Amino acid sequence: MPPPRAALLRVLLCARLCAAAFRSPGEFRLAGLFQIHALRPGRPLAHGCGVAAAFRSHGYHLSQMMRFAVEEINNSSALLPNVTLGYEIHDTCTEAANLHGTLRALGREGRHDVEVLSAPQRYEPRAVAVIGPDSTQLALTTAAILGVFLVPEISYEASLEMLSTKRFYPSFLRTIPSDGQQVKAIGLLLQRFGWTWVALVGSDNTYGRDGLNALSELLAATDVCVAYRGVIPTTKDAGSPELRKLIQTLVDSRVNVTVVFSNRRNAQPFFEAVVQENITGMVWVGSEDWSLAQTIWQVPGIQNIGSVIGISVEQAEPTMLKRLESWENARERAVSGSAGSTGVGGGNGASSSDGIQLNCTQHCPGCHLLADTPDIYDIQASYNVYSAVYAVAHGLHNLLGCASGVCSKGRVYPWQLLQKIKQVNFSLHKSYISFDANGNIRKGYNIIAWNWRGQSWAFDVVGAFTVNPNRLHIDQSKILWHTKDHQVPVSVCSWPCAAGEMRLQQNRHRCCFSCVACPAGTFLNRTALYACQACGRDEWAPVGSETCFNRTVEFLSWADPLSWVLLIPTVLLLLLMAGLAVLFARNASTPVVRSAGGKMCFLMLGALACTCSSIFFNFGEPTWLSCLVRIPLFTISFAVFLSCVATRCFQIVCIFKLSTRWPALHEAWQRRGGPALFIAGSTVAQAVLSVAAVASGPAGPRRRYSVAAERVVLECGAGSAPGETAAILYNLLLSLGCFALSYAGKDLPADYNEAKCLTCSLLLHLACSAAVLCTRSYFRGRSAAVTAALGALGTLAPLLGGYFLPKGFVVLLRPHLNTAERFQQEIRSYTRRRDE
Ligand SMILES: *[C@@H]1O[C@H](CO)[C@@H](O)[C@H](O)[C@H]1NC(C)=O
Ligand SMILES: *[C@@H]1O[C@H](CO)[C@@H](O)[C@H](O)[C@H]1NC(C)=O
Ligand SMILES: *[C@@H]1O[C@H](CO)[C@@H](O)[C@H](O)[C@H]1NC(C)=O
Ligand SMILES: *[C@@H]1O[C@H](CO)[C@@H](O)[C@H](O)[C@H]1NC(C)=O
Ligand SMILES: *[C@@H]1O[C@H](CO)[C@@H](O)[C@H](O)[C@H]1NC(C)=O
Ligand SMILES: *[C@@H]1O[C@H](CO)[C@@H](O)[C@H](O)[C@H]1NC(C)=O
Ligand SMILES: *[C@@H]1O[C@H](CO)[C@@H](O)[C@H](O)[C@H]1NC(C)=O
Ligand SMILES: *[C@@H]1O[C@H](CO)[C@@H](O)[C@H](O)[C@H]1NC(C)=O
Ligand SMILES: CC(=O)N[C@H]1CO[C@H](CO)[C@@H](O)[C@@H]1O
Repeated sequence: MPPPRAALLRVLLCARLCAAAFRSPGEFRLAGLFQIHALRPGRPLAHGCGVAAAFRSHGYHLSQMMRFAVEEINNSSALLPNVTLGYEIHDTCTEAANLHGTLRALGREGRHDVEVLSAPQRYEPRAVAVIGPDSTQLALTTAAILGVFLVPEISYEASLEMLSTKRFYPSFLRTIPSDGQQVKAIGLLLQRFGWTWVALVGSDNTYGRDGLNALSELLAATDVCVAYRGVIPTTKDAGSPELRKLIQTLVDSRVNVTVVFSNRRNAQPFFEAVVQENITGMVWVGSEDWSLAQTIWQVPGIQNIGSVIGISVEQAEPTMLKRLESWENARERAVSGSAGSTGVGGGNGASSSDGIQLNCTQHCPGCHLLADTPDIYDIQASYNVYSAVYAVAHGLHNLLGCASGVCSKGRVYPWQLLQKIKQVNFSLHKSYISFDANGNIRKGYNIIAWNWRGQSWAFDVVGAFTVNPNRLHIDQSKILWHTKDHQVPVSVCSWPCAAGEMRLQQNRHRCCFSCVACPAGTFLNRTALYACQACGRDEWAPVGSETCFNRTVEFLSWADPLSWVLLIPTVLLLLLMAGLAVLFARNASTPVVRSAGGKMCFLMLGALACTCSSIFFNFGEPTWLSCLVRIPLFTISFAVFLSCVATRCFQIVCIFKLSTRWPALHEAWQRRGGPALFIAGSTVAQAVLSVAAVASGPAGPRRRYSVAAERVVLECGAGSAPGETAAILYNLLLSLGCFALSYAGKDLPADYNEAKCLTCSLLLHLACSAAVLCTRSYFRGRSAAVTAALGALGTLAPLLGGYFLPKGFVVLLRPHLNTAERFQQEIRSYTRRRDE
């Protein structure tokens, strides 16, 4: 064990060595941070990146991409005319190396230190911008340091959502979508296929943990439930007990869909263990890091684990790839031609000055030999590097005013460039590159599905996730499901309820529920499946309904056939009254008319007509007017009529019975205007009763909801029920009086006594009134209106028939009976009979 001080020294030494990078001069330099080597775990740091480290083909390809992009920009005359871009590529094999590379980029020309000025705004570092680093871990450090000087940093692979926080990392941008976007894409994907019962598994690092946290949070707001959430133990061994336990729990949770949010390194032992446990038929939703990684799909036996559907960065443009390829081939030829002699970039590398030969510098003739042919993942990441370099170039283009054709070559402070880069919006091989307010590229993902054709692996792009606004498009026909029936797999805790059934949650998962039909009067809103909602007052719903229906509003409409049945006799009655009035007017002087009351006849007919017209107020939708007028009009006018009848009967009885026994009384009754007084008094009494009845109760039309579920009954609320009953009883009392009087006069001369007919009709009327009074409270709405009209007709018609019709008959058809002589004779015969 070396003492700490020596260890530190070695770290610094390594960093120095590794930092001696691929480089090319230029007026504006870009620093590139790529992991070309990785330290093998457990090895000391002693001999720098190259010796103790494993070569990383991926990082090497990316660094080559940066060189290609810079050269392409230099060659182009449009973007930065007469301005040369340079670069310095640093191998970030360790954190120390990464830090050193960052400090180198910050260092000033010709000096090897970083001078922290009191005014970082005027600080001119060696590099105007930094491309990279790749991993989230390293990016957190560089982004924090570069943020101090506002040096633009564009990462091509660090996707951690945390880096979007501009408060902490003000100068950080990236050309890979942030994991926040990826989480949204996965959430939409799960919802798209209706997978509401899923397991989440993540790697035990920031990428996996933050990804799972964000995903859980996102899913909590949707209808997807997380049955199980696990962390892949950091282990190299697929047979480790922890991993076995994790997979066993996964099997026990009985989900059909598992989201694996992991980096490729942790995903590999996980899937090896999955294969060993013989899990088949599962759907695996992959995060962008592993879903196309060769190390994963090369796991033996992985074709049997089920369907893999994953997120991947959008595909690169093929024309760019072709150019890159030919450029690399040319490079290789050049390198092998001059192998071992000088560097390839034409740089004046300072690496050899220390006397140590390094494998991680541009004097690395063997690097291209070590590199595998780039796989799909390398190509996608390469495109991110390419976009990043172009973003810087476009920022410079705007800052230097190159649009005019000549770039001004003034000072460029990093913060100025940062502002410009944030605003760029340019097209690069048919896609637009721009950054949002958090420095994240506005870019979506492809959705890919693995496709095993026999034993060879391939993948299909089956959809896309586009941002701004976030949308997921999936072409289902392109997906080959590795299930028994090749149908979309199902993963639900409970099957959806039938229409009109609400969900009754069974345990802490919302997705596990039983179904209960909504009771009558409530409905299930499809946006809130866990509770039935009550219908409005004017609505109703049967059991298990998804909508409320309008209640029908019930009243006796004019168009109702029943209305016509009632209206026709009413109108006929009115016409009959009019006819009788005319007839009586023309025969006003005849004894029959005079015996019927003379001028009083017209008052009686008028009152009856009023009573009859009150029937009309029972039809149509009840209004304030009709409700207010209906009952008083009926009761008052009818009281007038009955009072007249009563005085008539009384008078006849008087003439024949009273005048002989108490002549004085009769005299006084006649002289003081007794009949008129009685009629007026009785009418006023009824008017007071009726008005009091109307005034004491709720006025106007009312809606009754309690009658039937599917109907609203519209009826008059005018008047209190006892008040109305009192008014009707008063009329009944009057009728009873009439009946008594007419009964008393039943033996009077036939022509004077309406008695027989009247008695009959009064009886009929009384029966009718009693029936109406008794049944009043049993009817509502339409039927109440019908009974009211029917009752009024039944009350009126007999009276009209009993009192006026016989007289009209005599006037019209028996004129020989309608003479004064005949009446005298009648009276004489009556007197004779009485006196006998
Ligand atoms: C740049 O131009 C040189 C010489 O014209 C050419 O060899 C090289 O391939 C070009 N590079 C790119 C990336 O186009
Ligand atoms: C490019 O710069 C060189 C010298 O730096 C100058 O001679 C030349 O005119 C410039 N060309 C343009 C197009 O500005
Ligand atoms: C998986 O299947 C193989 C062969 O079919 C068998 O030998 C092995 O025991 C199985 N493993 C488990 C965990 O069931
Ligand atoms: C550099 O890498 C090559 C290829 O792996 C190897 O043969 C050579 O020994 C390395 N050089 C040093 C100094 O490590
Ligand atoms: C970038 O420019 C294109 C075309 O000019 C435009 O359609 C697009 O909306 C712009 N993007 C942003 C983010 O402004
Ligand atoms: C998983 O799939 C099987 C067969 O496709 C199905 O029977 C089962 O109900 C599914 N499990 C869940 C939780 O959906
Ligand atoms: C269902 O609920 C949504 C949101 O709560 C509301 O906008 C919608 O109007 C409701 N639908 C019905 C039929 O009440
Ligand atoms: C229910 O009644 C409301 C207002 O009274 C009306 O706007 C609506 O169209 C009616 N609905 C149906 C289905 O008749
Ligand atoms: C790194 C690189 O390709 N540099 C070149 C940029 O373009 C100028 C001329 O256009 C060359 O002189 C540089 O060598």
